[in-house]
Amino acid sequence: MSIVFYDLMGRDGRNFSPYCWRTRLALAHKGLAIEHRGTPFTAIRDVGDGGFKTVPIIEDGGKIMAESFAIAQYLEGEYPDAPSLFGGAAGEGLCKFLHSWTNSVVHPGIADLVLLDIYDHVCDQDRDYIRASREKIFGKPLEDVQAGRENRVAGFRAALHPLRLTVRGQTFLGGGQPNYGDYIVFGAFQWARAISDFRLLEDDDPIFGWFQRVAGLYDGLGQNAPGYY
Ligand SMILES: N[C@@H](CCC(=O)N[C@@H](CS)C(=O)NCC(=O)O)C(=O)O
Repeated sequence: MSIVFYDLMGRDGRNFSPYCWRTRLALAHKGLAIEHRGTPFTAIRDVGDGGFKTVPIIEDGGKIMAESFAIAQYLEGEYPDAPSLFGGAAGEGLCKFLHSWTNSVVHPGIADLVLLDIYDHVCDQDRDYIRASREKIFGKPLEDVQAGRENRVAGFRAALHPLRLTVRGQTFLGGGQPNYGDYIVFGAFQWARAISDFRLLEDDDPIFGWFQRVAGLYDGLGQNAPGYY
């Protein structure tokens, strides 16, 4: 039986949630069949018993759950014979660091470079909600948040240097093979690729090479999804 996967959906079938990409790749890594359900922001409250506030959400048999890291832990425990997402307890611990670093450094760094582009790619039913909720968080109009990004992108690229040094010397964050850590960080860049033609990374940046390697996994799951490059 397939696992039902509730994935954020934007205009033109664009799936742009960084957290949902983590789960989508984790499901593919485990080789699990999914039933993909594209879900606009304002439809998340209709999933399950109505108590969920965020996607990803998965439904596996009788169980339904949210929170990307908890989902990865669940998949690892429930499907131990499929390829491991963490490679053991030490790997899981390091993935928690990548989860925190991506959420607190990489996501905020990207958000103010592409916030207006995100708004331009949400479903019609989500437009008012996204403008109001994001302008409340940022304290100014979306246009003003994104303005001047050409001058700010160099600072964002510089902050990624530890990632650059790592993927210059090894194929994946997981080493020779990808693990959940790759999917955590990949989701952030795939988020931007899905909704913006503004280039966060230069073509010759080792991080861009790594991004393309992860995008090519599982028959090009990331690369074949709608996006700008
Ligand atoms: N801690 C959650 C965060 C998930 C999250 O923030 N998802 C966003 C989409 S990228 C969401 O559903 N937002 C709902 C909203 O803003 O109303 C996780 O790791 O799954």
